[in-house]
Amino acid sequence: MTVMEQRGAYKPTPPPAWQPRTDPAPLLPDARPYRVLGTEAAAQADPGLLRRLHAELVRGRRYNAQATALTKQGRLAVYPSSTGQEACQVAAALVLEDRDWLFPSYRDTLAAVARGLDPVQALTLLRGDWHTGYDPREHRVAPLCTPLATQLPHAVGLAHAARLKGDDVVALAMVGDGGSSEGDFHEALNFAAVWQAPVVFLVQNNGFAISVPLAKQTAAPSLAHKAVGYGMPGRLVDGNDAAAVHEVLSDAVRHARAGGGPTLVEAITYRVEAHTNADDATRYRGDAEVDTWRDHDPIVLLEHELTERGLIDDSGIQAARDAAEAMAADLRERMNQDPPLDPMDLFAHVYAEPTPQLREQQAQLRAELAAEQEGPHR
Ligand SMILES: Cc1ncc(C[n+]2csc(CCOP(=O)(O)OP(=O)(O)O)c2C)c(N)n1
Repeated sequence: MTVMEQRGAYKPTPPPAWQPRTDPAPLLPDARPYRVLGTEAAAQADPGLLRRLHAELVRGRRYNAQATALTKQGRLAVYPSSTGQEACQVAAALVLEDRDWLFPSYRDTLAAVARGLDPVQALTLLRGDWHTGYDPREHRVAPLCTPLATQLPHAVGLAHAARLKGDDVVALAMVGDGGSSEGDFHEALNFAAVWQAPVVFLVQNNGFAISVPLAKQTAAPSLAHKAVGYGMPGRLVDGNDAAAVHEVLSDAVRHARAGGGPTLVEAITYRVEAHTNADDATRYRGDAEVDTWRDHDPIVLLEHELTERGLIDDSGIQAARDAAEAMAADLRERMNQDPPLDPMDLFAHVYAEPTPQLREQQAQLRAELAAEQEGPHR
C-alpha cells in the first residue's frame, strides 16, 4: 500500500477513554474555615475535653510569655512565640496516641510540651545548645526543626516505614504558611499521597513568613486547596477555635490510622507577636490588624463557651491560671541555672568514627582548655 493509500485508509478515532483517577470533589476543602465554638456544633463537644483544652491553652500562653521574658533576661538565645496560635499547638498534641509521632517546627515548642516534653528540655536548642536536648523517642517528638519543611519528608518516611512494618503509627507534621512554598513540602505531600502514608500535615497559616504576607507567598485559593493536586483531602479550620482544630485533626488521624492516607489541614490563625524576639513586626504590619486578631483570641473564645454553658466558673479559671503560674515559676527557676556544658561535647555525635581533622581539632581544644586551667599565660 502506498503512503497516499494508507492516508486514505486512515479514519480518525477518539482517544482512549479518560476519566479522573479520583473524584476531586470530596478532596476539596469547605468554602469557609470549620468552626465549633459559638456554633450549634459546640453542644456536641465533650465538656471534659473542652476543659482540658482550656487548661492547656492557659498553660501554653503562660509558657510563651515566660519564654519571651527569658530572652530579654539573656537566659534564652531566641524564642519564636506561638502566642495566638495555642489552639493549634495544643490540639496537635492531644489528638495523638502515645505510639504516634509529632514532627514540630521551631515554633511548635508548645505542642512538644503539651505532648509531655519537659518544658526546660524543650528549650535546649533555643538556648543555643548544639543538641536537641531531649530523646526524640521518649515522647515520640522529632527534634524541633529549623530548616523549613524538612520535617515533612521525615514524617512521611517514618509513617511509611511504620506501615510497611505493620506498626500502628500516625505521624502529625506541623509547618507554617511560608514552609508550604518549599520543595520539601511538595515532595512530602506527593510521596505521602502516592504511598497512602498515615500522615497528617498541619499548616498553621499565621499570616506571615517573617515579614512576607501570605498574598506574596501563594496565589492558591487557600493552602488547603493544594491537597487536591496531590490527591488527598484538604480541610480548612479556624485555627483559633481549639474545639474545631481538635475535631478536624482527630478526624484526619482516624482516617490515616484506618488506612485512608494523608490529609492536609490548613488552620487559619495569626502570629500575634513578632516572628522571634529578634524581629520588629511593626515594620511590616499595623496595630489595627493585630487588634482584630486579639479580638478572636483562642483562650477568650473557649472561656466564653465554657462559661456560657456553665462548664467552668471563676474558681475553675483561677485554678487553670494558678497551674500555669506554677509551671512558669519552675521554668524560670530552672532556666536561671547555668546548664553544665562541656566544650569537648562539641565533637561528640558528629561521626561514628571521627575524621582525622576532627581528632586534631579535638586535641587542640583539649590542650587549650588544659592551659586555661593552669592559669593565665605570662
Ligand atoms: C530552608 C530555609 N529557608 C529559610 C529559612 C529562614 N526562615 C526562618 S523562619 C522563616 C519564615 C517561615 O515562615 P512560616 O513557614 O510561615 O512559619 P512561621 O515562622 O510563621 O511559623 C524563614 C524564611 C529557614 N529556616 N529554612
